[in-house]
Amino acid sequence: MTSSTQTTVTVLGLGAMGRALAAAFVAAGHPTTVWNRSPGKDADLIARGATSVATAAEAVRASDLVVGCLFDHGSVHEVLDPVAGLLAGRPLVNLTSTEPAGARELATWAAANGIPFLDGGIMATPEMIGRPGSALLYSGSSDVFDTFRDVLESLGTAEYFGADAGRASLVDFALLSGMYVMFAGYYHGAAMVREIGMSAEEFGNRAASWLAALLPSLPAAGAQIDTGDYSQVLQPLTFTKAALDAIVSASRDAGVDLDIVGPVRDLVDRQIAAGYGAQSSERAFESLNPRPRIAS
Ligand code: FVH
Repeated sequence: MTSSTQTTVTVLGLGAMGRALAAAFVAAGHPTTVWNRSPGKDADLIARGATSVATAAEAVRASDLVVGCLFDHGSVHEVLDPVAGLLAGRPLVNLTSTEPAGARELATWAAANGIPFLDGGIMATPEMIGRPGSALLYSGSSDVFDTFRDVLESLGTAEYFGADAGRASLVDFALLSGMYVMFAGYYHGAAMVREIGMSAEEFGNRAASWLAALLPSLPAAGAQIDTGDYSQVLQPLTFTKAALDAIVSASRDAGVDLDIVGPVRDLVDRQIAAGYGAQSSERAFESLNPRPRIAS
């Protein structure tokens, strides 16, 4: 562990998230240097005590730890390729959202340039950074994670997922998939009730309560999926099919397209067609053809 308040930190990229990260480092007492491609996004940070520099090269030279939070994988290379020589031996944490393959490519690039590299996924909005509820997922160099863990905890809870730099991104994107599909389900419901005059906002209140009551059952569903034994039946696939058939029919009657609900019913139908109708509804997971689970 470092003496974390003495650790100097550079943040490359002052979008909404980069500004929040830099503000959290400053608030935690780290001398913080910031750089952004276009000017004018650093005023608040300078007022808080950060140092703004004109070039990425100056920014990289300034600190013990370099954190990048840019738009995408391509912009990471645009910014970092020209300063790869300066980064050699200097720990780099990429908090730009990149796919697992992109994170692995960056790790390979970093290794080729002698840069200790950690990739991260941010499970927070800018407003949440540095507050309870903010969580960041990391994978890549365990040395970088262990050495700078206290510094990274300034942003939110820090969790390490292993040496393969793509792992944090994979978990990040898996969680985001749950978020996007859940929101899509809400859109579908809001579309159904629109014709009776219920606002999407009112439906949002109802959906939030309903989903919050159900979400604690996810780990138990996961435990069943992990065993691959779907014989302990709380709700059989045939019951879920009847429910989804009715939802599809009601959606058609309400004039709502089936882009969201139709594929969910397909997952259930495929398991019933394979002869598993009496088994637990969690078996719909198998329709996704997941790869075998390997030890972590
Ligand atoms: N904002 C959020 O809620 C999410 C939460 C989860 C993680 N994401 C990811 O964080 C990355 C940055 O997100 P952001 O919200 O800061 O994004 P923007 O406000 O759009 O800022 C983008 C910054 O990237 C700079 N930039 C873009 N292209 C280049 C380039 N070719 N060369 C140099 N810099 C570049 C941009 O600079 P400028 O346009 O101001 O000059 C901004 O600093 C992102 O991966 C999210 O998925 C955030």
